[in-house]
Amino acid sequence: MTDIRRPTRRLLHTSDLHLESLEHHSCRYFTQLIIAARLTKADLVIIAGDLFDSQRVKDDLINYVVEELRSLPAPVVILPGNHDCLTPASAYGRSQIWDHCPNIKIFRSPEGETLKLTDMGFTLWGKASTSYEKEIAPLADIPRPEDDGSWKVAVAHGLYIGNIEPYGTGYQISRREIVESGWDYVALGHVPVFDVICSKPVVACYSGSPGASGGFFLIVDFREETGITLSRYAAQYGTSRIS
Ligand SMILES: [Mn+2]
Repeated sequence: MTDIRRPTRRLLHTSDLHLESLEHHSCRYFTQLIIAARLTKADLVIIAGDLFDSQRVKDDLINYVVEELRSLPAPVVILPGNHDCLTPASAYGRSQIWDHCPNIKIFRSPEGETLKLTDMGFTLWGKASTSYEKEIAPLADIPRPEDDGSWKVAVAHGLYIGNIEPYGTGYQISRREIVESGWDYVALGHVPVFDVICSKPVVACYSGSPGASGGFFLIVDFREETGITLSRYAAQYGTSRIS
């Protein structure tokens, strides 16, 4: 065990916004999310897949999303999911606008990659979906995290299949993969309903989609004294804590 005391940090975890266009109601939840990220003073925002509904989204939507995320005072980390997989034609692949946003990081490797936000005290890992044809195994081959005094957060977009073993790639995530990962928190996306999949020794949650749940998103507080605590917030009620 390390004797380094990790900094107290607040993560806003969301997923599955499925943005279609500026006019679509999904975009309203995105705008609320940006307000909520400010009001809750989140140190980090994670979007765990399917921010966009497809690779056919128009440039005006991409530009709006980037400008809003860029305006936040916190780093934003995005995992491409199965709907917005990182193809050359996708929002992440065809627009260079992301490259001009120092606070936005996108997981781009289909093998998985580690991002160290050293200043924030976070180490992140995620595996990008990069093809509509090839389904990935989101948590397969996740490396054991280094004991470097940071909070370890894995991001995965896929379907939790419980105690059975993955029987193909198929975006499947098993309990064993989560428990044996050694990471502190697994930020899940794909299933649009809030669910605590595992609480020990690794906390793993689906944040739920703001669109599917009426505007809810998840705040995850990391504190050495109390461990990881979860709060659900409803953006449309003035960002009030509801559980
Ligand atoms: Mn999905």
